Amino acid sequence: MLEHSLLLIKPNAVQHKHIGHIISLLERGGYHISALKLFRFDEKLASRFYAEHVGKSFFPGLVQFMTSADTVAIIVEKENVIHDLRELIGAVEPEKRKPGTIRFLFGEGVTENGVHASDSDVSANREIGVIFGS
Ligand code: FUP
Repeated sequence: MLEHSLLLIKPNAVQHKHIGHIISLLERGGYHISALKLFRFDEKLASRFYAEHVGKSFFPGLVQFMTSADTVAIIVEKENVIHDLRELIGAVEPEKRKPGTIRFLFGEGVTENGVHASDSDVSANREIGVIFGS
């Protein structure tokens, strides 16, 4: 089934100039890019995007990181994109990241993990609305 997902290239990967490399991995992997935006999170937008984590111990550090520099948001389309893109980005826990995954290549910690990808169709629709909606 043709699906869409949201990929974020996070501030640490943008600052270290990995945007092009990550987009190349998408293109070579057969992902179709249907929208792309460079912007900077503010606290309000980060709180909307990560609404499920508001109040958790790591939330202030997560917001500080996400607002620290620009982010690139990409809407990607492909068959089974939700599952395949989560495989391509790799695990949030550094010790579980498989070699070749984007977080293995460009993650620098749990929080500074390089990229985000939607974990379900419902999340994708919500996240795309938060980032690309008016
Ligand atoms: P993921 O869906 O893979 O981005 O991971 P989670 O929903 O579990 O976490 C969302 C974000 O919170 C991640 F990008 C990293 C951050 N996080 C922390 O900074 N510390 C933690 O202990 C757990 C998650």
